[in-house]
Amino acid sequence: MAPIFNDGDSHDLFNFVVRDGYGVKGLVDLGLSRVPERYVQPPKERIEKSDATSHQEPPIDLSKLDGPDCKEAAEEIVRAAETLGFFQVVNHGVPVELLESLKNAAFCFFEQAPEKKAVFLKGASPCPYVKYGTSFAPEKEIAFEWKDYISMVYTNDADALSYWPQHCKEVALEYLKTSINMVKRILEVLIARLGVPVEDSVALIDALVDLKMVNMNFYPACPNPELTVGVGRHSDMGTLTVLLQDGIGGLYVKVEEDVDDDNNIAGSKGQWMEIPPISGALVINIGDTLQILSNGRYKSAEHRVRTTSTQSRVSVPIFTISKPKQMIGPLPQVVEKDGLPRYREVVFEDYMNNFFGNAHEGKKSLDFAKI
Ligand SMILES: O=C(O)CCC(=O)C(=O)O
Repeated sequence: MAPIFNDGDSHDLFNFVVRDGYGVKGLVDLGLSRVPERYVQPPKERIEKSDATSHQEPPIDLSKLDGPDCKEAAEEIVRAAETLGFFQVVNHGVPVELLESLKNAAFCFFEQAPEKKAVFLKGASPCPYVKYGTSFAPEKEIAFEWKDYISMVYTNDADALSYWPQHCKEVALEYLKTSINMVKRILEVLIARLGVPVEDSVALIDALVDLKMVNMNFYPACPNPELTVGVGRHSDMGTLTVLLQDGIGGLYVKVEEDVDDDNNIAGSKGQWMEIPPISGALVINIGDTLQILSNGRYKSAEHRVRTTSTQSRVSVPIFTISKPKQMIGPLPQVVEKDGLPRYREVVFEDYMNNFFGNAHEGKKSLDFAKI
């Protein structure tokens, strides 16, 4: 008989969604008319659509970086990194048909029977670099996120093709390989602007994107979007994130400082802005590592995801992160200019362990390195 989760059954619910790998999808398949209590967010974490505005900046055309308008394109990238920390790009070099295949592959993976996905649960997975799960840190969270995910860390092509899930390995690998050139190109612009000489920037950029991870997120249609979150408020710990979102919408970014757009206020401090889906575009966001390296000049934006009651949503982020043993701290060129470091030097591995050891809580992850 299908389990019914009453409010007192928190333990059974945990076992069902987390330990046994049914996830939110398994819960939804039971035919719920209201989310279990464990998914109800405290009022301050709930996402009120009417409190948010929509990000109206046009996507940045990355092909301009290789033409006569390269200065203008570089300026747009730097400005976005310094203000919202989020921007969208087109002509990014990732084939648009591939983006469609990725979304389909994500749906195919999550639509499978729970036992097919459960083979990738932590501890059961045939490869330590592939992990299927639900919510970010269910052991630590007061309320779970309404999200299932599969996470695939890249080591080499052969491992990816052997161990990543059948439904997504080829498209995910191609996505990663075609995106990484774009990531490096954007980093070249951002790192050059910090005053790092070209001869040093190649090695620095390679170290900053040494580890790469493709995730697929699945947010099933939810009976109570007003009570839940798909992903709670957080910033990304790595260098740059590339995100493919489908057409449903629901990604919100917090404006850290007033954003002026030709003397109009495009966003006010503390306001949430939705990043609207744009067909064929990719979303780029700055991670904590770049905020630390730039001594706070580039913003690792706090963001979160709302659920919807009408359709399931998928998104496919690529996280680029440093070598575990890499020392991360403000670059000397920036400290010299600013007169003081705002962050201490940390071993990236320690930063990462602290990030994954806690539930999402806005930009609190950065406190680990703050002076
Ligand atoms: O699904 C999204 O739009 C964002 C996902 C996200 O923030 C994450 O996976 O960390």
